[in-house]
Amino acid sequence: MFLLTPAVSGGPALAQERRLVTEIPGPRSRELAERQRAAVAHGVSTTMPVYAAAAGGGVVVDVDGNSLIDLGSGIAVTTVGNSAPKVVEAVTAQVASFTHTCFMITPYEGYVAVAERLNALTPGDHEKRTALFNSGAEAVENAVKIARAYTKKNAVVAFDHAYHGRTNLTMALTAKNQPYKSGFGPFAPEVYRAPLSYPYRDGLSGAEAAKRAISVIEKQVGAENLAAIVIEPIQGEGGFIVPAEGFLPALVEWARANDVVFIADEVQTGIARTGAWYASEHEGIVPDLVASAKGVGGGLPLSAVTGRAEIMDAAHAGGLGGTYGGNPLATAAGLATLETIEQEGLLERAREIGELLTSRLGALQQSDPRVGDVRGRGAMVAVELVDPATQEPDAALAKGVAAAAHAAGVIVLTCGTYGNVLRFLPPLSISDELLAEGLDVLAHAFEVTR
Ligand code: PLZ
Repeated sequence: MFLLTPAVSGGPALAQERRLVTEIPGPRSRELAERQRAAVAHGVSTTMPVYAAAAGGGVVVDVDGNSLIDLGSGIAVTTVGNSAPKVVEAVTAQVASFTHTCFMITPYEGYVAVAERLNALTPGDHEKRTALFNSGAEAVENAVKIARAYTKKNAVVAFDHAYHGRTNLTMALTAKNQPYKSGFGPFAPEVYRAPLSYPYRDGLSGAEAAKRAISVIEKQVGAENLAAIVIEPIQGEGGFIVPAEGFLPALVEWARANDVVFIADEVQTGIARTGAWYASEHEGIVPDLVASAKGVGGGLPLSAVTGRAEIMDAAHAGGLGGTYGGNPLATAAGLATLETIEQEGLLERAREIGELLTSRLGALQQSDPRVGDVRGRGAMVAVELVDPATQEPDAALAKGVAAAAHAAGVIVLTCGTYGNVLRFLPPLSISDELLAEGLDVLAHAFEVTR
């Protein structure tokens, strides 16, 4: 059954090159896609049906021997690279000593050590606590539980264009109907939506956008009913929307003055992605609770809620947990990931990658009016594609450019409420040369879709 996998090993030892030896997808991938259609629920769909055999540095090698440039990191997960050496070493040692005891039954040091590290790395020097989970959705959902326990209030405000997950509560928090919510209700109650700051489309200053949002919150919910505001400091799935300066600080200030817990969903933005440990730092905000996931586990499922000790400890003993939360393999990977970021200077590397991305994409915008906006921070950058005459979103163009890039061996992802955003989230282990080549391919993809 595993004969389709060629004998290549993962990690940065893989040749760092784009190499196409078959059409994309190749025959082995097509064969696997057939099996997928027969065996896997059709609700689980695939951006690029090329089956992975190995990955590392800045490439994903498929079962046909094609080597693809990775500009997506498995949706912002493999920030330190796939099979990063320290992660492999730590997980290998852990899997050989014990795989699971359940932290709620007989605990282990790795969990405590990850909590200590996240307490130190998240914004603010107040006393903190951390609880560990498996997925981003689980972290966000637990942050809401904790905020409700602390405030003894129920309502939660999320924003336009938000994405927070696919569980029932996080579907309710997520804005976009298709594909995330349609047909899956009824959704959790007491979730309200406020307008975001979306500078490219609303033209408002941060202060103006915050005033508008706060007015909606006060009129439609009321601080006396509101447990928490949940927001991504830069919206991820919603289109890499960076709010206007001052928007986030004004919301934090209002929340603090009104006994409302401010939850930063840093699932996509956190852990070095934007050139800081957390994107909240770019505007100097200190959230009450921070949700981490994706990048923190170096590819293993690990997530966390970290925040003010008095808020975190408001949940009664036994009120938080789960069989696998902070599993030994995931915490070993997490510690190795955080160490890799520190030792390899990856915050700095994310900023360098950000400069390469924004300068190349900025040049593309100069020469192609269909590129309406270039935005992002660090190694989290996107272009919003529009009809140059009307600024109307052009989802078909985003789809066409992505398909052309895929066919040429570059993994690039789309996003956005309107489906018209191409986003770039390369692993920080990618070389400058490979990144530049990926962007050359992208520029060519824009040419051929003219
Ligand atoms: N919060 C900000 O970006 C996950 C979702 C992909 P999980 N984003 C990728 C998809 O289509 O399912 C995400 C996020 C933000 C929460 C989540 C949820 O994280 O680990 O997927 O549960």
